[in-house]
Amino acid sequence: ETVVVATKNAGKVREFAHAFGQLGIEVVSMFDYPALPDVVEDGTTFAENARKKAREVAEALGLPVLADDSGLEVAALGGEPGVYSARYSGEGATDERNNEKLLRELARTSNAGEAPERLPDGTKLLSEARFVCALALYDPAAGTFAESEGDVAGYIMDKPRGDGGFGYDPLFWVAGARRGMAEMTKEEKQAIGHRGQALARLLAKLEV
Ligand code: ITT
Repeated sequence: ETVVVATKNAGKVREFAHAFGQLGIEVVSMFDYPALPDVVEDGTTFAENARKKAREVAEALGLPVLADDSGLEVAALGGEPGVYSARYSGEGATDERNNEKLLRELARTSNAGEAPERLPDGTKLLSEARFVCALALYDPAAGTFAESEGDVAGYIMDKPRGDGGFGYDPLFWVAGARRGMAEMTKEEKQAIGHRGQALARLLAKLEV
């Protein structure tokens, strides 16, 4: 069995391959369909973008397709970068540049005089934040969607911790676990993270 995931993000591919692997399902991603055009992500919500990616790719392939739209909402930045998380640092954005931009923006908005919370090693927690993941599975034969969402609350740290995960994980302190997201194993991130939550909910809906 295989599932097509409409993503070109290698970090997402690794996490879906791990999770679906537990079910004996193989993941095929957009790296396996290099000729397919990129979907323009112009929606205003994660759910809207996930539906758009799933539908366009599913119609092009004539197969059911799963899409993930996700990102980071930072309280001190009014919820930014949100749906712009992937392109936060502009043209040629990389995870590294996005993380640099995030720390730059937080340095600009930091409230002088207000002492930020610190971890025992001196790391400052700069703002509350949450990761959000919207999943959409579109079946082109039936013309129907199955959808779910997951999120995880935490804080943005002033310096990176851990070398796991991808994207903004090195700067994300998971409030409930008292650990950095990039310090978690794949299993832990799947159990606690936004993508794992969203996937568990989608599979429950589909009764997989
Ligand atoms: P696809 O659209 O091809 O799936 P993308 O990277 O453009 O890939 P998004 O538009 O959903 O994906 O943007 C999500 C961004 O949010 C991504 O670039 C990461 O920087 C960040 N992000 C999403 N999930 C994350 C996670 O689990 N850990 C860290 N950062 C994450």
